[in-house]
Amino acid sequence: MGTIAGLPLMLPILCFIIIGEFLPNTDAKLMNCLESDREALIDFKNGLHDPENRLSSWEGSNCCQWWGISCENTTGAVISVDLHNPYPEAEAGLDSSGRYAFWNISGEIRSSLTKLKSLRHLDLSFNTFDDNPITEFFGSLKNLQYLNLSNAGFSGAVPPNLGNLSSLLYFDLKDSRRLHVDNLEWVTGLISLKHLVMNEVDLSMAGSDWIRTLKKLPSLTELHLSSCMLSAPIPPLTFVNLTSLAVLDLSYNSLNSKIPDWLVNISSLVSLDLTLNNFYGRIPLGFSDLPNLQILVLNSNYKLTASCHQLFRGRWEMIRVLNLAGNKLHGKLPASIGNLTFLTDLALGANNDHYKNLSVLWLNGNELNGPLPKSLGQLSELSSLDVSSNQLTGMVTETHFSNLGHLPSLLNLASNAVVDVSSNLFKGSIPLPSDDFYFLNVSKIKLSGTIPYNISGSLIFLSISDNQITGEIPASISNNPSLQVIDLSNNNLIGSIPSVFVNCFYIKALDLSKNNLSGSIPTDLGFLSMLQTLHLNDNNLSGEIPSSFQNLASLETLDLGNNRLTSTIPAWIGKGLEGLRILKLRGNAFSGELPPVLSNLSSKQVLDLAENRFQGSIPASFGDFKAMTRVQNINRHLLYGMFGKIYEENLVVNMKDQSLIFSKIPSLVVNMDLSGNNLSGDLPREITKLSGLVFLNLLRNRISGHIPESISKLKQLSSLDLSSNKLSDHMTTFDAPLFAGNIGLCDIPLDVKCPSDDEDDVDPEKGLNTSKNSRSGDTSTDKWFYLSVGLGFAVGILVPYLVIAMKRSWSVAYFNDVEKVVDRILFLWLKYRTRQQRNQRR
Ligand SMILES: *[C@@H]1O[C@H](CO)[C@@H](O)[C@H](O)[C@H]1NC(C)=O
Ligand SMILES: *[C@@H]1O[C@H](CO)[C@@H](O)[C@H](O)[C@H]1NC(C)=O
Ligand SMILES: *[C@@H]1O[C@H](CO)[C@@H](O)[C@H](O)[C@H]1NC(C)=O
Ligand SMILES: *[C@@H]1O[C@H](CO)[C@@H](O)[C@H](O)[C@H]1NC(C)=O
Ligand SMILES: *[C@@H]1O[C@H](CO)[C@@H](O)[C@H](O)[C@H]1NC(C)=O
Ligand SMILES: *[C@@H]1O[C@H](CO)[C@@H](O)[C@H](O)[C@H]1NC(C)=O
Ligand SMILES: *[C@@H]1O[C@H](CO)[C@@H](O)[C@H](O)[C@H]1NC(C)=O
Ligand SMILES: *[C@@H]1O[C@H](CO)[C@@H](O)[C@H](O)[C@H]1NC(C)=O
Ligand SMILES: *[C@@H]1O[C@H](CO)[C@@H](O)[C@H](O)[C@H]1NC(C)=O
Ligand SMILES: *[C@@H]1O[C@H](CO)[C@@H](O)[C@H](O)[C@H]1NC(C)=O
Ligand SMILES: *[C@@H]1O[C@H](CO)[C@@H](O)[C@H](O)[C@H]1NC(C)=O
Ligand SMILES: *[C@H]1O[C@H](CO)[C@@H](O)[C@H](O)[C@H]1NC(C)=O
Repeated sequence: MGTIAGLPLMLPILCFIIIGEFLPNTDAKLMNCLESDREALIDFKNGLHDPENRLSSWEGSNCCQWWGISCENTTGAVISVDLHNPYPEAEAGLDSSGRYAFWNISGEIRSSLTKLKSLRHLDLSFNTFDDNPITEFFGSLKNLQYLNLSNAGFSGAVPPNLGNLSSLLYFDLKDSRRLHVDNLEWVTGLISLKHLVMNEVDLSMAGSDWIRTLKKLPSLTELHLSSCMLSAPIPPLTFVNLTSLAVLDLSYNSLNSKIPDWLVNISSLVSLDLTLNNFYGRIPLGFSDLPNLQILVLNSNYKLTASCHQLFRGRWEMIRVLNLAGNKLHGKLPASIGNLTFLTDLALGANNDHYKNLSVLWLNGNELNGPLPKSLGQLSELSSLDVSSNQLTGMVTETHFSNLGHLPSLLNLASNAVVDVSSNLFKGSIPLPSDDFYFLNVSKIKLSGTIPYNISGSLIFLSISDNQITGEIPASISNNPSLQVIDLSNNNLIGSIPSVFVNCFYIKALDLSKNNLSGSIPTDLGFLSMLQTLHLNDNNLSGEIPSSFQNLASLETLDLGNNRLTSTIPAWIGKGLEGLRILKLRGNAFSGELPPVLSNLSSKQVLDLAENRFQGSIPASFGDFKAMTRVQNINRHLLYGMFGKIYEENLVVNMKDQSLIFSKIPSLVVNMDLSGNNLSGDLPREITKLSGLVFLNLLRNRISGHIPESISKLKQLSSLDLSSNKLSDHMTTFDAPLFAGNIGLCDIPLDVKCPSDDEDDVDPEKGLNTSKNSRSGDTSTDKWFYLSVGLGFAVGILVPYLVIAMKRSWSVAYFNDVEKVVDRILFLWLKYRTRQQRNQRR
């Protein structure tokens, strides 16, 4: 509990820092400021809107003493205007529209600012100049060396006049996707520039201008162009003379090319981040010879290849962070990997905070095979290792970790490798969960035996899922008070759930599903006030839902399906669990009527009460699930810890002859399944108000009457099953024209062919392409077809579609694709939205 114990110590330090922020810098503040500068500042202030009175000290004659102002110590000229929001992002938090709260300087930037002839430093970052354009006269502040407009709320085109700032050294325009630059030519006028940050500025129209910028700014040491919608091809260069460039961040763009050869000629390079682009081809071996390279992050390009044997034979002299996850690295890990001696001191402030102080080797999600080399144990500084989701085989034994000086704080071995419990991975000489051990993922590695009693320490994440672990859950598991995620699912655990989890106060996700746990659900689970996800499904649990569960105020997912639970659905569920999005009680012995109060769960997206003994009619109030009445577009992951790792919520949707498993995107799926009960009465017309519904299953009940015609309003519906009821009409009575004009619409009742109706060999590896179009070589049409269907499905901006009966062949491929490209879809959607907003303004 280092954090809490350290708090009293930290507080005075924090106060000191905060007070320090506001204390005058004594020497300079004693100066009297220039009257002309004072007048300029007063006029500047009068243009601002300052509801929280941040500038209350801007009074009196000596402007050098005003908050945020610094003066030249001999002349009294104002040299710095620093109005940045001092609250760090984490404290301020993002409000619901993704903006930074707490600091509200807004209004008009008056040109009086340009009267400050000596101004060198201007910082307006993290304010709310909502939708003001960046004024052109910033370009006449010709002594400016530092300009920070990061997240200041400006929008529109960045004026090329800024190119007149020839003294500028630091320029930060990081934005929340409201700014765009159509031509970067002017940046080459910033001839002194060392540090340029334009993350999240839309540069899609600027083509490959950024490379010219690179070439013409020889002093540039850091260039950050993350999430800039860059997609133009990178031209080959015949000569680069970038002797200063240390940090290049091009992550989260759509760059679609080979990794350019000239990158490996930049010997000054310390950090390169190309995360989530479309780079393909071989990873240049030259990276291993870059003498200063400390951080190489190429993850999630999906198509980058390399032979591990060649790649790890290189020198990698200074490497500290090597993240090549989510690509197509192949072959065996060579013994020479033990020669990557990771250095300890990281001089550079890495752009990703969670890399600080970690020595990282992430090779997960590639095509590695063979055993883990024992020489891994020589990487004495390694603190984060992820080799999961490969085809590794063989034993993992203690030799693999024999010389690891620090125990890994992140160990993710999950793959096909066999962990030999007899060689004591968990017991004996390797004290795995120790004080600096936070993350343990040993799922899917054929682990057997019992959970060691000594599994205690500072674990934040523990997954032993998908193994063959037997025995009972030891009470000692709760000796990890910082645990946020416990996943013991899909093992052979027996006995009852121990009443100890109440000690794990921070727990957000608890997954004990698919075991053989019996007995009743312990009351104390209801006191885990941070719990967001609880899976106890597919066990042998009996009894009722404990009434303590009404305290689970943070709960979003409750899956108690496939147990032997009895009684009725408690009415308090509609009151206490207001944040609940997924409720699955299927396959139990619940009885009684469906409580109308369930519809109070306004966030509810998945209601699965199938295969129980419910009776009575479907309450009309079921048309009031707010979250089901609109199309879902927020994609929320459960984040924990500091590793940028994500606990993925999985959602199984049961359909007639298949189960679709959604990972990553359950928030996009809206599902109601009441099948296999004794429900009777009419199908309430109100159900058709749930226009966001994607799956509706009422199979095997005793529902009678007519299908309300308004059912065609369910534009998102992709599966509707009303069979085995007593309804008096059938889907065939619906006219095709009712559904016509929908791009993604295919199959009965329409005479439109589905994309791969006649092809059952859809290769999930091929991503967006069906085998048909990869043969023809033209992928663009189908890519866009899939994307548009995906968009319609995901965010509802394109033509909604409706498919009554899904063809297995393409639906499965389609959902896989949506899953794969969901990040890009959201990205493209943002782009689309930005464009639209821009066009509206023009
Ligand atoms: C004034 O500032 C300069 C640098 O800006 C510094 O070298 C000098 O020591 C300062 N003088 C006083 C009296 O603080
Ligand atoms: C501060 O800004 C936020 C977002 O623009 C706004 O919702 C809030 O009302 C503002 N607060 C004040 C005191 O103006
Ligand atoms: C600044 O740059 C713009 C265009 O880039 C130019 O038209 C203007 O004359 C320049 N202004 C000054 C004061 O240099
Ligand atoms: C700009 O300001 C933000 C927040 O105030 C800060 O995080 C960032 O590092 C600054 N940029 C530069 C280049 O100093
Ligand atoms: C990269 O370096 C090699 C050898 O030093 C040289 O032949 C080549 O021209 C360089 N490429 C560029 C683009 O500078
Ligand atoms: C490369 O740039 C440096 C300065 O950045 C300069 O001194 C050197 O002459 C240049 N080399 C060539 C071959 O242009
Ligand atoms: C590791 O480096 C040492 C010394 O440079 C060398 O002798 C050895 O062959 C290397 N091991 C491998 C497997 O490349
Ligand atoms: C744990 O390993 C499994 C199996 O490889 C993987 O699916 C899962 O994403 C991993 N979890 C995390 C948080 O890395
Ligand atoms: C747990 O480990 C401690 C020392 O780390 C040891 O004293 C104790 O006997 C162990 N308990 C069990 C049940 O193995
Ligand atoms: C579940 O555990 C019980 C004993 O608690 C045992 O009799 C039964 O065979 C187990 N079932 C399975 C499927 O392992
Ligand atoms: C569930 O538990 C009961 C006893 O409580 C036992 O008879 C039954 O076999 C168990 N079912 C399974 C599938 O293990
Ligand atoms: C982290 O780095 C700092 C200095 O860079 C060092 O003092 C500290 O010991 C490091 N911590 C760990 C856990 O390596």
